[in-house]
Amino acid sequence: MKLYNTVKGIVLQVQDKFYLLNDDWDELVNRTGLRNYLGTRLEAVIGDSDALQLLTEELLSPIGNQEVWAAGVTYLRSRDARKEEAAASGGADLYDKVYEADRPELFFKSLPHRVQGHNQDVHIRRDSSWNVPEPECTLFINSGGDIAGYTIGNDMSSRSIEGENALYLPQAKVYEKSASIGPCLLIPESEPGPDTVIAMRIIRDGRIMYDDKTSIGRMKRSFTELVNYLYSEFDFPHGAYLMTGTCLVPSNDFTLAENDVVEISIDGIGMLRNRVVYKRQQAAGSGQQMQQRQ
Ligand code: DO4
Ligand code: MG
Repeated sequence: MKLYNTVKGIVLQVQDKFYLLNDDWDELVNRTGLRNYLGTRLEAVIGDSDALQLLTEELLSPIGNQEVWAAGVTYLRSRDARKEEAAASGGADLYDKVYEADRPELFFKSLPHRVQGHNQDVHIRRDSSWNVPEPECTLFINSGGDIAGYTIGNDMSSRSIEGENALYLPQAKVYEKSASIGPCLLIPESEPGPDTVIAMRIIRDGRIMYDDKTSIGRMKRSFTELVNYLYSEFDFPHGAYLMTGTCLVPSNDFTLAENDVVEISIDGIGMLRNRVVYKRQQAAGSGQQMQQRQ
């Protein structure tokens, strides 16, 4: 079963049929026994052309009031890439230590209003010379601490800023439109298996600049381990999203450019596509207005 968030309400997909739900997103996704409940809501069938319209023109990110968190250095590929980017600053050891430690790296990624969805733009920073997307299997954990669903996440990142100094991680990771999740929330019968494939393509002017895939079974830690650390000292009344770390990193000579298109696919969920742009510059004079208001 898949849940799509749209401007006209929530669309439930069960196999090739679509149903419109008038529920509140936060209440719905936090219900205990969500999959069983959804099975009782197959009433308001939507025709194929209406469903197509909703899932293309009117699709939103599958998020209500959930915070988005992220785990880091959960795959060997991520550890090795970070060590390379941090070599000049002398910080490479940190990544070996966190990869081996009991405690995972967890960081706050985004408030919901900064999160983008399928076919929406994500940002690269103007003060960063080296930028990458990070394709990540992303958990939805309900307010009771149970993993209730899965989606696709893009943890947009600056490698130059993090590489300069690991203490700059929040600036490398957290900025306007640096997170994207979607296209839907998968509510499966059971957790995706280790062979589940995650793939990423980066396209520039119609040319494929990067194309690779791997499986989520290569992750060093279990999903439950990450969730236990995240939920041990926090309450999440609306539930939370947790990106589980990147398993694919383009080679060190690659950086994203404006108008690149990033496509991330995960078996059973679908594909999340985002165009890459710079944040629009503030109109001249808007800073002055701020000062006058103070
Ligand atoms: O340590 C930096 C962040 C790592 C990360 O975001 C990842 O491994 O996906
Ligand atoms: Mg990441």
